[in-house]
Amino acid sequence: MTTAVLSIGSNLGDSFAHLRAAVRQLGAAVVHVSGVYATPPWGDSAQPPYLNAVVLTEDPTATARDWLTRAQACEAAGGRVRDPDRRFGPRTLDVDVIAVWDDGVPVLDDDPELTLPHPRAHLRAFVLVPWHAVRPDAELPGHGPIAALLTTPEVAADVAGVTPRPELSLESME
Ligand code: A4P
Ligand code: MG
Repeated sequence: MTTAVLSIGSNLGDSFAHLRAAVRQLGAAVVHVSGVYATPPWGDSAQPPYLNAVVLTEDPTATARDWLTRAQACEAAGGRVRDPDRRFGPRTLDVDVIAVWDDGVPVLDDDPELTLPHPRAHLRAFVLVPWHAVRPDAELPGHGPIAALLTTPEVAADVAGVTPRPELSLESME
């Protein structure tokens, strides 16, 4: 049994529809979906704001690598086009694997194809705020409680900009 935290984000096209489609595609693996938040672009400011959410998933047979395969399948279905010259640039759908646990044990990996936990998750208010809202006691493997990560200077400066959009609920899709 693996459980995973996935981050979903979009800032091109009908962003809410892209998030909805990702949750629908993840299907029965979805345990819980956070609220949707409007978030300032991280890493490359010359682009529209994002909608972001996190999805908690579990599957009795999935390996850690299967979550990346599923994440990339969602991105492909969302019409994601990669611009090799623009890392962190705008996108219809970004699905990142934030962390994976195998029978409750954190999976740690520095493989560039699937780095676990996600190498930038601990710096991203757009991941930590939605995750904390649904799992306040959660820990990011190797980095400690997400409640504490929200108070680090890099993240704390961004927290106020992460704005709940309660009218855009994904929860009824679980
Ligand atoms: N990869 C390695 N580890 C992982 C992992 N844990 N999850 C590899 C997902 N992918 C992982 O990803 C590049 C490579 O990372 C892949 O080959 C994969 O095998 P990509 O999706 O092709 O490229 P990318 O997403 O453009 O690049 P990158 O560096 O992953 O960007 P991020 O970190 O995904 O950032 N601002 C806001 N507010 N909200 C956002 O959602 N997203 C990004 C994208 C930037 N700014 C944002 C947001
Ligand atoms: Mg990505």
